[in-house]
Amino acid sequence: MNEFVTESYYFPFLSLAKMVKKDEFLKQNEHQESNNKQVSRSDFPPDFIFGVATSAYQIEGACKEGGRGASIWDAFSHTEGKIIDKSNGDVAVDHYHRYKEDIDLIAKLGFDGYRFSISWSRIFPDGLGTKVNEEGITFYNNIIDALLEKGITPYITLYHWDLPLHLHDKMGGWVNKEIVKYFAIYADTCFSCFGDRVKKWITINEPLQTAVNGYDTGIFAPGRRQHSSTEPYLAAHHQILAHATAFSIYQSKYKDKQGGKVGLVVDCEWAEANSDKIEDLSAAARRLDFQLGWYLHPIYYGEYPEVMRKRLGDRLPEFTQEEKELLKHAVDFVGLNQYTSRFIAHATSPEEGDYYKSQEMERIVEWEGGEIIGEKAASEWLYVVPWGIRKVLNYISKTYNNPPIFVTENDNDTSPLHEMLDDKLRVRYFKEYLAAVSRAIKDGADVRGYFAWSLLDNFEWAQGYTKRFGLVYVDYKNGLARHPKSSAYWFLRLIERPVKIRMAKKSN
Ligand code: GBH
Repeated sequence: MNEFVTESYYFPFLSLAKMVKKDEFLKQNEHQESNNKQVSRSDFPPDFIFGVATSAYQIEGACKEGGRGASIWDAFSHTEGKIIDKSNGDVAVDHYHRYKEDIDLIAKLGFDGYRFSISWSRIFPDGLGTKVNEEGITFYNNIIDALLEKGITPYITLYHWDLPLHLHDKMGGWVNKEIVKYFAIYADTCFSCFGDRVKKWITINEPLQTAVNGYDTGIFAPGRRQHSSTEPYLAAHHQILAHATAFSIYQSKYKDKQGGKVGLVVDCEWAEANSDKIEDLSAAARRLDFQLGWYLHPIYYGEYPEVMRKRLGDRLPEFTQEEKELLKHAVDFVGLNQYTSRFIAHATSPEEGDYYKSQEMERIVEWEGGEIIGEKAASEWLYVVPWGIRKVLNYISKTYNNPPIFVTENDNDTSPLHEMLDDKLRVRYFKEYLAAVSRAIKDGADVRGYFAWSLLDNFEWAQGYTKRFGLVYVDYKNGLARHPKSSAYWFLRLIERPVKIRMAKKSN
């Protein structure tokens, strides 16, 4: 069958927006955004969670303290030429020693939830799961208790890219199926130690980025590109199985007692077809399957998307019957990290790596006439496209049977010096993206919460400390002092009312 025909089930949805000409389309979207300058808490359901997110390697530091073992990011960041400013996360923003101050800040800014990740090698220094490092357990117990004391709900990510180095050196990390077993022991340990107080778990953050940047383009740890046509698909496969195994352990051992929920975080740039041509519509549909379908199709439909199976052939591993059973509906919620969007055209990929080449598409920022998809943030890849988040949310809800969704990351980074503290562009970004999220809820998507990325300026992976995603500015030259930016105060005002209600309830 012709590929365009097999992919056509997406067309009605994708082409809705493309009934108008490009420039009209952009104007229409901009107009919609500006209609809703005054987004407020009442635009969201009463129990909607507003939170803020971080990850362990990006903020903790204390890389050799508390019995922590090395991770692949320690090794990678200390490798010449990998990090743009030659920095690393050895100290990061010293959250390990300042967690109390940081949790006070989260409370003062009025957030209901805090999403953070556990460093696997603080719990099992060599990753093997033979001996728990009690100091690591104590550190996260302290964080959880401090959060609960302030009425902040913890959302824990088990894996945000910092694989214990030993697991990589000894057995190849995510490309070896054995990793599933070690991840299961680690997840089980975390559920058992923290699950009496933690009710929201995320197994893995953005498995796509680990697969593609870790094993194909090599710009992230472990920086592999030697077997780019097979390793990314293996790394993805084993992450999916690791997720599903952890999910199933929670169901059988903890769910009844603890009553929590377990989800997976995926990331997606919205793919807007660059024209109404069938090739472009098809390329945009493909692009979504290569991002979301890669991880969500196995869980919802038991297999990788057809377009991936056809294009990748035996480079794409297969699930056994038993694994398919394990995968079936193995999420309580979908976490979505959403930052930016692109126009997609059918083309030979100009980008490096097997993953991009296999998609035969080009990610376009400017239309031929020079009209840009959205304002550019400080990060090269980040264009401000509020309508994109609404489309991704609606797409997930339609394609995957309307699951509960949390927006687990969303932000742009501040750039000009004079906007470091008064980050106006970001305030506008949050306003418009949140207005778009509230519209997606009205459209019918079951969005339960929203987490801004990130609490603090921090170690932005390959970009080191050159990019600042924090709601709170960190003064790297002056003892890592914290200073909330305008965007932090903006959130405080947005969330204000329910915080008062919460406190009033408590004192009753
Ligand atoms: C998120 O990924 C991560 O979960 C979070 O840890 C991170 O801090 C945040 O984004 C902001 O980047 O070529 O070095 O410019 C979002 C997906 C994948 C977007 C990598 C940026 C290019 C990195 N990201 N991509 S680089």
